[in-house]
Amino acid sequence: LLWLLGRSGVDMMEIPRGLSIGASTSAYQVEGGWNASDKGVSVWDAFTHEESSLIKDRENGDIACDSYHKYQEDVALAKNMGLQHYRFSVSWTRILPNGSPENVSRVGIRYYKNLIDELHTYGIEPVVTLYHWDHPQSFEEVGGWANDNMIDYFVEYARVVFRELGSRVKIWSTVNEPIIYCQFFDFGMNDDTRKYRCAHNLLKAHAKVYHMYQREFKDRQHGQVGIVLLCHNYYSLNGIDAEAEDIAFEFGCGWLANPIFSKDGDYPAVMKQKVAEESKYQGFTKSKLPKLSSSWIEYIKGSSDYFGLNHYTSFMVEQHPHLNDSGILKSDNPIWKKGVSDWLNIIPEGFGEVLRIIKEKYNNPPVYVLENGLSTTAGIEDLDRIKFLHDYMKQMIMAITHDGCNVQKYTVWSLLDTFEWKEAYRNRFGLVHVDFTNNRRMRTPKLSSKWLHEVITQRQLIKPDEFMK
Ligand code: PSG
Repeated sequence: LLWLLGRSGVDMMEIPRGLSIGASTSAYQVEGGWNASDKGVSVWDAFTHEESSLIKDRENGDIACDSYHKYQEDVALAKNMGLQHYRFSVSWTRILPNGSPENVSRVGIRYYKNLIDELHTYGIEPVVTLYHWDHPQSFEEVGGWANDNMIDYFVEYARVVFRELGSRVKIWSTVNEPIIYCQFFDFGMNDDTRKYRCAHNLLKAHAKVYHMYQREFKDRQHGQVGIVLLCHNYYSLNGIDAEAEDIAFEFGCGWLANPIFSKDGDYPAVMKQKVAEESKYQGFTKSKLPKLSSSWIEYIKGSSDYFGLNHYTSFMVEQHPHLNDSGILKSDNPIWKKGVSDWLNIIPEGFGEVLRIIKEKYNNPPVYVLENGLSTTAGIEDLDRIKFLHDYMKQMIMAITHDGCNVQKYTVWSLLDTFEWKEAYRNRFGLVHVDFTNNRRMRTPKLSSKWLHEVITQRQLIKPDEFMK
């Protein structure tokens, strides 16, 4: 009887039928094998080698988790956790060592075929990102994403990947978090004009790849193609400035979501207006935000089969004219708990808010949550991660069941502790611990991976204290 009560008890929360649960990584952050076989040099290879002082502990991803050699172990870990899908990215320079589509690396292709086949053996669905920030260094030397030619280089690369791997993959993402790349990692000069150009070109590149897939591959491969955007939630500092919250959202998530997912297309109206005003104020003769022509607007609109969402955090916002183009000042509430990443405020309710905003603004698209997770320091007994995942998943499930948000996938960042960009190996998001102190890169599942396994197999959102009993 107690068992029955437990199963049907009001405070047990069921995982909605049809919600697939998985975990994520990206190529540069886990693969290593940076010069294995004929692999070319990516911007991250070059950056970590040449500007090592800008990376914590002067680290790099030369070996990372060594997933290039240990992918079978990774898949076994995913399988033992009961994961339904695994999100990873393809390394551009492993496929096209010098960027040219004439020179396809058979070894690179083989690696991804093996990885995907291994996943299929265990019934784990591959969710594959084409570009998670590691483009060829040779393209960076001619301007990177500020150079319009990048658009066609990306289309050529994507075509090769679809041709070679497309019979094995049904869910593609073009670009991971274009704005974060342009804002923090674009290696050129860090001025606003360049940032807007970078995002402009990534948006066009995404749309071109989307249409190329429809034209050349969809009939035979029947896959989906989408983009992955980072969307934060915002709370106004004074509690009443809803405008500040909306401006912050439009300058973050909306910047690329509006052109793709809203029925009007184009950049968000408030963003066009604010950047134009601010450009004038700063003495520019025209807006720093490039214009999307009406043909580009039509071409980009609807160019994503799902809304790929990465969500981690919320911020406080207030309006400060001329502080920057948005006039938004972001801050933290001192009472908020954080992960070890300084931007990661732990606000589970914010996740529900973002899902509802996406439903309202973009006409309830299918949402694939492709990243959500907590950074901690090293350690296997990660109760804080269990609590984070539980609390965030609970808000998501409420958004699905109470508010009708169309969330179809939930993906934890990350399967493994990874190379966390400029934070290197200190900030650890993994469900599985990786020992980076020697070349064996030994993997040890954390407590959170056992919890997630229980959640997936029982299809119940198990409370942390229930799990610990
Ligand atoms: C995510 C969120 C913020 C900054 C960077 C990221 N933020 O809220 O300020 S990067 C993102 C990325 C993945 C990272 C992961 C954790 O896609 O590669 O490892 O999140 O930082």
